[in-house]
Amino acid sequence: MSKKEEIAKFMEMVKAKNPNEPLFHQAVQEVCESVWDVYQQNPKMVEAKILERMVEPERAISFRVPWVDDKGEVQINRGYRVQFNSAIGPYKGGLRFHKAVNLDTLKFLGFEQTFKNSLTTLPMGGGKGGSDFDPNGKSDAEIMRFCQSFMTELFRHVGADTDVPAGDIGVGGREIGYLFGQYKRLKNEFTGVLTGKGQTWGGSVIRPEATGYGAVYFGQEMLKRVGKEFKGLKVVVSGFGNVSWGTVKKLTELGAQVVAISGPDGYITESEGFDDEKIDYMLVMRSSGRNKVQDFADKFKSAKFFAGKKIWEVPCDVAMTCAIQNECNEDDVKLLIKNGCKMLLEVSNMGCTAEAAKLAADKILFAPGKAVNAGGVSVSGLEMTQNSERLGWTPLEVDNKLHQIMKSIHDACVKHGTVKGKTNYINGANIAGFMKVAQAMLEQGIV
Ligand code: 2IT
Repeated sequence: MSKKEEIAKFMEMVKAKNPNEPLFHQAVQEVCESVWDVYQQNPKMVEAKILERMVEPERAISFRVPWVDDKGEVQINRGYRVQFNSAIGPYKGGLRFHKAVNLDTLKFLGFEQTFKNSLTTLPMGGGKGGSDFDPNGKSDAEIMRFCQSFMTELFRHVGADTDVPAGDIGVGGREIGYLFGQYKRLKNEFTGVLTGKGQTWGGSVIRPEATGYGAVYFGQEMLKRVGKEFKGLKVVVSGFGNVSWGTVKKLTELGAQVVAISGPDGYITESEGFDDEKIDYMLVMRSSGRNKVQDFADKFKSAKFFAGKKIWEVPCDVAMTCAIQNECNEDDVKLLIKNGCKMLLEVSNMGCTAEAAKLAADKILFAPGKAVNAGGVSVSGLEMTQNSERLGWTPLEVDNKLHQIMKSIHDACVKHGTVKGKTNYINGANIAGFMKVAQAMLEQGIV
């Protein structure tokens, strides 16, 4: 059998066991294609069925989340926690509140998280959770009641040494606060059970910025290898949430020109670049719960709104996906390249379709989300360390450590992904992330 046929056979098994989960299949397929050779070269791993075990979550919990809205009407959502892999540390990964969340979404994210967390160099396993709860247009009181109900079930499955959730799309500082409050009340325990906490109650400095800053640090390393820097480059950044905000902030600091951001309603171009006021306004848009990037163009005259259009049509030197999975497809990549784009960074998890990622990796500089966006969970890991020490570090200390981690992830991608002088960051990230988890699983026996 050829390698392609072997992978197809493996995927048949995965698809039969996990029907109707296209996102999970996409994530598994990508990892298989990258690691197949190194896996086959380790007969002990093959014999121990490491890959077959890795695609099976250790545990997946689904639960009812009932709550009462402001009108007094009872609402029912579904909550989840997928505890994917604990070979190298407690389960770790965010919670996503988004109307499209289902088990498929969280299995793909939990699977990706396992490799990402392995890349960070910190001792964290992989997990992900969330709900199909749609935070758009909900009042603060509704958000609180939902979070309290969600934690009333989740609390029995998590813990500082068991599983440590954090934020993701739809879950930021406010939601982590309500979730933490309810956990503390139920357990009568003040522990580091969640990361992304407020800075006066155990949160780490730089955690809100970490995903975006880390992505830019990773991009800096890629550019450095080809003798370039961000200064003076035009960058397109999709989304306007937490990840986009941190990305725009760091890019601007480094002298890059952010030319466009986007939302579910379209995109805006900004001819004058971003200053502090505009960057702060991204936070205002996010907390408004309106989810409309048009608000930016209504506020700033230098911005222009393009309703219903995809941001990838804006000419740029660098493009960064910072919104959601599969937001950039093959046609988008073709258009980006045609308009002069030289580097595409996946910052959202699996921001590109499989075809888009392959094309970009072939034609321009490209790196996958599990490497590029690992700065967020890295600073979460540093928050766990600070909580264990009962100490808080300075911004400089945390930022330096984040920088160092991103550099080491970049170097691991280059080390494992370079064949005949050409670096494929997808293969590098998958192989480096996989080998560490696989080795740990091998040493811990059939569990
Ligand atoms: O996708 C991610 O890495 C996150 N949402 C952050 C996870 C975390 O535990 O900080």
